[in-house]
Amino acid sequence: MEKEITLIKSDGWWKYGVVYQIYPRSFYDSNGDGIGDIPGVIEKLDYLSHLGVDAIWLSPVNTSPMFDFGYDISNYNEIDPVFGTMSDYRTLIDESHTRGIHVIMDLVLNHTSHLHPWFVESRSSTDNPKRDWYIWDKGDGGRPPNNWISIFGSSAWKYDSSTGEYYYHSFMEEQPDLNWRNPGLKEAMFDMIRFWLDLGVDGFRLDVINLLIKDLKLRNNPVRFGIPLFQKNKYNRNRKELHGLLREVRKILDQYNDTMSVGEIFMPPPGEPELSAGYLGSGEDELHLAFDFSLIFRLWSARSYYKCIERWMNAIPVNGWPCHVLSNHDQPRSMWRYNWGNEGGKRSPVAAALLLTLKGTPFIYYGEEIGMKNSRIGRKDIQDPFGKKFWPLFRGRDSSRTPMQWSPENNGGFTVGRSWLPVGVDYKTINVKNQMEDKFSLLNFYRDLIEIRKQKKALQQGDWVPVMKGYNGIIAYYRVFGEEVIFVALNFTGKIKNINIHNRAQWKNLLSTHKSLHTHYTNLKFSLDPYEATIIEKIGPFS
Ligand code: TEU
Ligand code: CA
Repeated sequence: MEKEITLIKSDGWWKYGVVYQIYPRSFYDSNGDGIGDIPGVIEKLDYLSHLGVDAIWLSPVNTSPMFDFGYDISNYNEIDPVFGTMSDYRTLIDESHTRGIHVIMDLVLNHTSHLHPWFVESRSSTDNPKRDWYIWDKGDGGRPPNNWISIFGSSAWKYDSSTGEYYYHSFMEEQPDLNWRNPGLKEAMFDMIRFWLDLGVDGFRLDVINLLIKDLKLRNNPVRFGIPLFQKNKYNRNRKELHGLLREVRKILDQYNDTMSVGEIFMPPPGEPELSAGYLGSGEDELHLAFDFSLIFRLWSARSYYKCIERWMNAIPVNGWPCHVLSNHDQPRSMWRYNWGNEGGKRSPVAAALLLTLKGTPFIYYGEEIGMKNSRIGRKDIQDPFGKKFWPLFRGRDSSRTPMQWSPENNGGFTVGRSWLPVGVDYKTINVKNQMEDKFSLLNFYRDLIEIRKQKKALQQGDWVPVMKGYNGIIAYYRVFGEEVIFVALNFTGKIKNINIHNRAQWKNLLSTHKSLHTHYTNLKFSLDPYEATIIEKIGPFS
């Protein structure tokens, strides 16, 4: 008999809760084959619940030949054996739910694997019923149909000799793009979405969602200086028809209680917050959340961060909700980006405090909470197709996907076998076990931040009222919910700084990297140590 799902009902969990991204290959290996798996995630749920997260997002675990490590799916309705079974996935949902943790599934809707039976059929003949499920074209007298380029910088059209036509692939050849204008394909995808919702998943992270629809006429993208590489993705991304499609997806989600979607809006640095926010529609009819990667693309600077955040907040529609992220499986880890030079990790708590006290849903990337760095992967160990293709110019994304460092034991406690990617060289010092035992560790700071977010409505739901806008290395703001007022001060520099804001009341430290919890104030006038993050709550009127 099916086990009853016992998720604690929590309206708006996706707004007020904290999401934790797991790259399943690298989280925890339960069977010693060197690859992380679903039973491994289940084993670590107690850790996640101790950390206090409200949801986990797993990068794809569907059946895949793994040309792009799961972002090339060959069966949407099954789990890849390397990760486990459907029954493991059900257990994961159940076990997460009993701990009040929601499960967000990664959905790759833009493309499938070239080995997906749909594509195998589609490429078999020009009159196959599935032909139109993908994007095929005769081309232009022996040349590709247009100038669109793939993520690898060369034509995104692959000539297929069996039928003498080209198919379109935004990413690898092994990832043909689907044709979302075909009603049959759309229905099949919608059925698949319902399949997972019926199974109990709470939401979806939608991979490269802004690429889904392409220009019907396949017009050439405008190019600069006559160089195809310098093209504006006018006709193959961000097409306006996408909004209608997202409204349809939203309607499906709305038929289920308390579900959500977060879209990856794929665009090159420096990012474009207004465009990302555009996919929230009115705030209630398209995506629930959209990623904006502007912060990830910025160098460490209070002013530059502030400007980024302000622009993002202003872009969010009135009924919409922001989300924030410092790292993911495609980008260099925040710990590595921030702590260039000899800052030795001191900036990470400041970044953590920012992430977890801004208005908006925070997304934590596995390992971020212990300050895992990017590790340098040697040529022979590279797994990522991007790294294989562009080495040594670009070494790919493996260095942000190394195994979670659980303990000082072999392989950082990730596997008893041979790890699929080398474990970070610093695992003996940087690991969960050591940091659990250290009161002042980054891990415990993340825990405390998550804990105060749970306690204070102002931090979860309150208005964001900026006070110091990054000039002189400081970002400071209030979070306000009714009577509840919280003040956050972040020193982005290695120097002592003064806060001098006139606000007479009784204030008390709520959490700080430097100050004692017993510190009280009658005004917001105090100094901040280098890289200090201090969170203060109002406990009464001035007396
Ligand atoms: O990401 C889009 C993507 O390809 C970029 O983030 C890219 O990885 C980066 O610019 C390279 O530096 C999504 C997935 O997150 C990614 O892992 C997949 O490879 C990709 O789509 C294809 O599904
Ligand atoms: Ca395994």
